[in-house]
Amino acid sequence: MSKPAGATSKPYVCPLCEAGCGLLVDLEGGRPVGVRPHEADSFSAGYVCPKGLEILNLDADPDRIRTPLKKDADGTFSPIGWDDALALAGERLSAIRAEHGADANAVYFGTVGVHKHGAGLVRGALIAALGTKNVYGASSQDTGARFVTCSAMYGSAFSIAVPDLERTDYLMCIGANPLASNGSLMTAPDVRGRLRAILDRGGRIVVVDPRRTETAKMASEFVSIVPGTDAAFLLAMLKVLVDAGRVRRDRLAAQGTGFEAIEAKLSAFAPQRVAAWTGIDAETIERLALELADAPTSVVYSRMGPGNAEHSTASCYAVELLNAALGRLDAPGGAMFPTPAIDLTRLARLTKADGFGRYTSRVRSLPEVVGELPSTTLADEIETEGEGQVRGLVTFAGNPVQSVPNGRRIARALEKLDFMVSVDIYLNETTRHADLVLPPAPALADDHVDLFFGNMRVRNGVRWVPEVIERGPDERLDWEILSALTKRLGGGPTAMPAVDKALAALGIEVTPDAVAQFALRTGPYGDRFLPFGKGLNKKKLLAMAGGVDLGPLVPSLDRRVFFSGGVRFAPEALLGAVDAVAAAIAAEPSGALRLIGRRHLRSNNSWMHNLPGLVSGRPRDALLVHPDDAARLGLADGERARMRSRIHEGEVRVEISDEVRPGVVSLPHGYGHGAVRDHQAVAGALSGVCANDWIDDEAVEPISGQSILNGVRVEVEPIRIALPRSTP
Ligand SMILES: Nc1nc2c(c(=O)[nH]1)N[C@H]1C(S)=C(S)[C@@H](COP(=O)(O)OP(=O)(O)OC[C@H]3O[C@@H](n4cnc5c(=O)[nH]c(N)nc54)[C@H](O)[C@@H]3O)O[C@H]1N2
Ligand SMILES: Nc1nc2c(c(=O)[nH]1)N[C@H]1C(S)=C(S)[C@@H](COP(=O)(O)OP(=O)(O)OC[C@H]3O[C@@H](n4cnc5c(=O)[nH]c(N)nc54)[C@H](O)[C@@H]3O)O[C@H]1N2
Ligand code: SF4
Ligand SMILES: [Mo]
Repeated sequence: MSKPAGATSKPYVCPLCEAGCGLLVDLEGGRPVGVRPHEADSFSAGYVCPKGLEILNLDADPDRIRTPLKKDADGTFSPIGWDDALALAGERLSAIRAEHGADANAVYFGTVGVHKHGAGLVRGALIAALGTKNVYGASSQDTGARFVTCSAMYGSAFSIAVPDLERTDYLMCIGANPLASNGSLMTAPDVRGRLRAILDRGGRIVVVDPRRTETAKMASEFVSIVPGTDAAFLLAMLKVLVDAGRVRRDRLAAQGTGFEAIEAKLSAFAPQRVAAWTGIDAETIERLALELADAPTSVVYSRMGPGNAEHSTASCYAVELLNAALGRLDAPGGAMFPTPAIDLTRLARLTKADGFGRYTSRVRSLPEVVGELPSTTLADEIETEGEGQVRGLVTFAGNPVQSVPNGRRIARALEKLDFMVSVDIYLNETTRHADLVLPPAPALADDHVDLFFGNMRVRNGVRWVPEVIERGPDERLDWEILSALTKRLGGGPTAMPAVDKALAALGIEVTPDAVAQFALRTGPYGDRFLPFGKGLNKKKLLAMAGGVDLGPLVPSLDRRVFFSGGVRFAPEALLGAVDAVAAAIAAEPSGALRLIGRRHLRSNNSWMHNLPGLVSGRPRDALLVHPDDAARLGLADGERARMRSRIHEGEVRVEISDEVRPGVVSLPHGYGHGAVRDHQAVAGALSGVCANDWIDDEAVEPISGQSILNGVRVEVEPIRIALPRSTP
């Protein structure tokens, strides 16, 4: 793809997923006319996926909201000016706070918030201004169990080790499908190329998943597992290593304390004992454990599958333990901590953003994790009367009606609110319930710096690219909208009033840009404000169009462990999670079908479904059913069936596929946009259902409050069309 004649081009970084691929945007007369992969990007080197190439269409989508909208008495929306809109939001939320207390307002932050560094940096100030503990978001359906694990073992939820893909000889990928997701908690543009390189240099990739995924198909070996049983499988491998004398005790002793306490619990996880439960035979478990130990380097990586099934905390814990016992924690080719140029871990530790279990939700007493309560209880908090009942809501870049279990109930609860304001680019299943919707400027009007995902890169480096287009006079960036709202609520620029006061006295204006610059300059590669310093600053980075590569990951456990005695290999909370797994193995198995999710390369959770270039082709919302189950239940390919869970009964379209294991069915989340037909023409016309209609909001993992999205028990039966009775 080359630049059209007469065009100039500007580098950009795709904000649509964690990979953050470099793009080149071609402009004519300042107007974007095309987008191409950026070959000179220091990290993605010319890789992009189909979503990134749609970024201009996303900004140009005629259904995208361009001015603030206010809901009228008849339920329709009409434009309102920014000043009036912000004044209204400030007044209504303040009134709710004055009358009912701070907890009567809630916020929900969706995933996109971490892809927009400005918004991510001002989020804490908005929460502080509201003063509420009712903070909800995507992490309780995504990373909560991992946050709890890292917090308990390393002392920070954000001490997240990533697989050193560039040097590993053996990757065990458990419940992640990076070929569709492009990698998560593992920032690795062109994941397919990086996995191919492992195989090309003679390494092995083993995928452990209930479905033979795209990633499984390119792997050396696919191991099919029963959903929700990963912790038992992992702990059984750990037992094999202990019994075979293959645990690297020297490294464990150097890195931390407590391994004996977990060792004492391993008798419950003999491979023979977990084989039937996990669906993996004892010989395979033993072989895989020894392969991990025998390989010159190896790493276990897991993601959404185990992280959002039953026993998610125990699974996340067992992954960390296994890597450590293999001697592969903080070792090249193993699980390593990146050295981000902008290191927010220390800043996060000063604020409420780090930690877990410090308070609980009002109605169901569910635990907080990194300052968020489980989103599965948002509807309870809105519906249940009493002091602290949620009456006002701010949503930012999220769609809980589609992304949270029992979204239908959330939709009904949203109608009960006194006031709701949403910051989003679309009227979707959630924002359509708002009284006020505030749209940000196009993505290309925002600059990009590798901030949150610098902490998860499989190779160190950093990029800072300026905005590609100028925003219009009446357009605002996401962070500006949040900051303006914060101000109307009486808050300052940071989450810490004392800091705000001190900085104001010094005449320093706190913006996300200033915070990022400060963190960059004082960070591991920064110029430390020395005028001729060799280190990095924003100006230098802007001059390097594709950013800078800072080399392979380096051992850095010391910087990432915040306990004086080193890593805690057996924290109390996590040992309890292991006991729960042992008890579950002993219990009678259930014969019910188990529902799991799946992702598609051309989709992004509940959105990007309004772009014709991404949704054409076969519908993606079929329920995958194994041929044995289909035969047993009388289900036929392409026909409709009725699926029932504890909370919902509804129609699905069956696709028979031996990709899923017997006993498992798969349905994606985020589809089914009939309710927004009037607001999103393309998405609204798609067929579809959303897995979260069936997923139980009562079921959570108790330690992290994590939603249980995978392995949900369902029943499926054919829809028998009653034939009209013949009249005599
Ligand atoms: N059953 C099931 N449920 C799941 C999952 C699953 O695997 N299975 N996955 C879970 C996971 S991992 C996650 S992270 C959550 C996601 O949950 P959410 O974050 O609630 O949902 P998204 O669909 O990502 O919503 C993104 C929203 O951001 C808006 N948006 C896009 N760009 C911008 C922008 O530039 N600015 C603003 N302000 N808004 C923008 C979109 O219009 C959309 O409304 O879903 C979870 N739900
Ligand atoms: N194209 C695209 N990319 C995305 C997204 C998207 O929606 N579309 N979403 C983004 C977000 S928000 C996130 S968090 C990441 C997620 O990134 P990933 O975790 O890589 O994505 P998933 O496809 O959800 O992979 C989870 C895998 O776990 C398997 N699984 C389900 N239950 C279990 C279980 O109990 N045990 C095991 N071992 N496996 C199980 C599923 O079959 C699936 O293959 O992707 C991000 N990237
Ligand atoms: S993988 Fe696709 S969506 Fe993700 S950053 Fe790259 S181009 Fe964007
Ligand atoms: Mo996510």
